Amino acid sequence: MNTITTKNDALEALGEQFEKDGYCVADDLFSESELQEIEVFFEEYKMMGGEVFDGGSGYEEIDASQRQVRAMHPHRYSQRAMEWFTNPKVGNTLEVLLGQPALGVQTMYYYKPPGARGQGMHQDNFYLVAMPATCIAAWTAIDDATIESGCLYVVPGSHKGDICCPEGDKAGNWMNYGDSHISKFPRETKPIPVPVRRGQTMFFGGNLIHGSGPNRTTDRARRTFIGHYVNQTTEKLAKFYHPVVPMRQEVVPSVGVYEGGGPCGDGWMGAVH
Ligand SMILES: O=C(O)CCC(=O)C(=O)O
Repeated sequence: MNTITTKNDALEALGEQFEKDGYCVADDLFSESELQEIEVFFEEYKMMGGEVFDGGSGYEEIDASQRQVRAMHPHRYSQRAMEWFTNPKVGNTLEVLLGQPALGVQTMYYYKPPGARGQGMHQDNFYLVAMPATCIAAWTAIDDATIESGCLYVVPGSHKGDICCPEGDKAGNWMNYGDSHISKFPRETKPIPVPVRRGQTMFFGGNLIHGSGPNRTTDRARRTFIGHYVNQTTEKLAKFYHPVVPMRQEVVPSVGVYEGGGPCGDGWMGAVH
């Protein structure tokens, strides 16, 4: 069998599913030794000061039943994390899904220990406000992510809809962890779980409604390395996601800071998500 044809067929199938459902799952973009390195790196990372974790407190102080336990933007602190962020296999897949080279804008590492809460249903581009197109996530499982340990849930096809802006009372409190900016779920919304195994990378678009379940296990973490990206013609992006990182060296990005006027109005500037 011709390997190149097989690889192209696999990429094409990913592209088709991404187009239809708003997400797809790729195999083995990271080698087993890279996965092991990521795992060890982020265990040691727990010793870092609060500024590298979401919420600004040290790893041990984070109450996993109340807040997401996650490192924010590790690529800004570590060259090795930058290399995982700009992994060429991830970059190639992104190019197929986006139809053009990608720019990296955010990294995160979710620790999701046993007992950790889930993540409310949301759309990433509510927070990133990438314009005129949307953003895309590459979410790599470091542990098997099962229904029990808190895998992602997605609403297939919801990527074709608009960003759901908060309404009424919701606007003031959407930012609570585990909450959702979506006031009224579209009637047809039916989230489905997407269990994945260690080493698989799930790609999902910035308008896709998604979230994750709690980790109901007593002994298994559900760790994930996540990169968020935009396409190279992006003109505006919320401030928190600058500076952007080209996935191809020859690309010179010209992405400005988003300053209002997007789908959720002038008062909304985007946020950490
Ligand atoms: O990994 C999770 O539990 C949630 C991740 C997520 O929602 C995201 O990266 O946008």
